[in-house]
Amino acid sequence: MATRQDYIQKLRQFPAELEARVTPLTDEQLNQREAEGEWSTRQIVHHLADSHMSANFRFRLPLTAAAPKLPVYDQAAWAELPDYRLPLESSLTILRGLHVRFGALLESLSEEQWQRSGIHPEWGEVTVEEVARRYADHCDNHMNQINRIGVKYGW
Ligand code: NI
Repeated sequence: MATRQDYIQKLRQFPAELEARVTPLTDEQLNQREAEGEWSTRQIVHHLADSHMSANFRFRLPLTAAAPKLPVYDQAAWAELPDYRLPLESSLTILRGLHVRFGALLESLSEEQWQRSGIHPEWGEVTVEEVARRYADHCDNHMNQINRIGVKYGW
């Protein structure tokens, strides 16, 4: 059973792990995908930056407002926006800074703050702790997805 400290550690380490995994890849490799209709590694990295910017709201709104509605967006549609074809550096930079902020914020929380909650249209009422768990898992899930693409294409 993962603990709050596990989530914090995962979130702190992830940008460097991701960067180490994707930086050696060529442009062609970054555009490879597991299957037709799945995201490429390039889209996954840009998705991670956008997703974790929304995580920022999902951490901070519950800490600063009573039962706030948490923002949602159409991630599949976002992944087709033209800036998802950019080199990775812009999104790696976002993740690097954002996750330092997550680590500092979560490390500082009191018991009461971990249990504050917001309302997500699909997840229902979620605590700050649950948001941390979800985004620690999100890091793992997309790293596994990138690794599966690597296995398929031999990198
Ligand atoms: Ni995702």
